[in-house]
Amino acid sequence: MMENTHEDIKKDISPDRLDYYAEIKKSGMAPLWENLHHMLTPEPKVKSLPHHWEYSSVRKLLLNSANLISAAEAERRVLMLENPGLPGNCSITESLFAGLQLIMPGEVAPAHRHSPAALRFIIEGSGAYTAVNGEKTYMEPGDFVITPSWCWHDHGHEGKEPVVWLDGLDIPLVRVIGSIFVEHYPEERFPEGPPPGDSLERYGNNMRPVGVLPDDLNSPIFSYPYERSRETLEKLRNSSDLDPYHGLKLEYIDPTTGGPAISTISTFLQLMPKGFKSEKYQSTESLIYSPVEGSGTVIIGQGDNEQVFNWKAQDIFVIPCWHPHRFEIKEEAIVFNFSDKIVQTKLGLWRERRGNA
Ligand code: 1HN
Repeated sequence: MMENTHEDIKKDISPDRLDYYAEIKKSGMAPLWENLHHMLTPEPKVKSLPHHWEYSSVRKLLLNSANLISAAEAERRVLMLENPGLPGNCSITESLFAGLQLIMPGEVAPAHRHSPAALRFIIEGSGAYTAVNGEKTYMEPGDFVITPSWCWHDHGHEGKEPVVWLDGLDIPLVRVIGSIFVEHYPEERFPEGPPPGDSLERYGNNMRPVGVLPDDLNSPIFSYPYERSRETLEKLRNSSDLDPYHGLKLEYIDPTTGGPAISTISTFLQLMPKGFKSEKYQSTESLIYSPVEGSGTVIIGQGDNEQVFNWKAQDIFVIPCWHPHRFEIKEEAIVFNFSDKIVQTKLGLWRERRGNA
């Protein structure tokens, strides 16, 4: 999103030109030649800043919200993770939203649907479920759950402890296009549909029901349990070379197409072993990280702009577009991350730079 404030117009412009700019402004015009240099930059320049949220601090604040508002009243009791470079934008990056959602035992977050797509990545607690088009999915830490565009969804909690998950949505992206829609279901819950786990059983074993043509944009699987993804990483680590930039990084996919699990958000689970030092990497996607296990350091930016974040499991950090970064792993780490890579790829805009190439 480019703000069109024309504040960059230089002070040393001749009075004639300034008069002219004032005159054309009345007709809804402005001089490209005063703006071109910030509209087109040799390399990407975004407003988002690298940032790190320590879970131990945000957790306390999040739990306090339960004393002030119920999930039902809030509709969704979420503390937005707002990028400090985008104040008031309800965004964690130029294209993505992220927040931490809290649901307490017995609570319900009522059914609604919207055009932006959502993902959940479970941070703590168990016994809560999300129902997508009536199919319940019980969520455990590390599980990755999707709510594709325009699917009815409600959440509930049948357990005993607070449950917290990371919400990721493509709202800023959809907003810039303008295609935002929301609808509230007339009742609290959408009618119960297939039994819990149905979508995973039906589509999660490299088979699919004959005669069923699934939606070709989004995965028919609503939940990717941590246990299964974790086991895959564990098995692959012994037979795979580590990528010097990513360690061992897998993407969550729609098994019916091989495309991304969510049509507008790329999602990944990544293993980096103890002592791993990744090489410098940058790409045009903006990445939001949620470590599940382990700890380490991410060094973002370079020279005077270098920032160092020491992170551990349950923290969140964001690496904005085109920020060079590298990891140093202290304790073997499994990290979930999501980005707008798929949108950029589909539009032919995604780029990466490995090392100093
Ligand atoms: C939403 O519907 C959910 O369904 C979570 O849990 C976060 C953030 C912005 C707008 C809608 C949910 C959201 C959201």
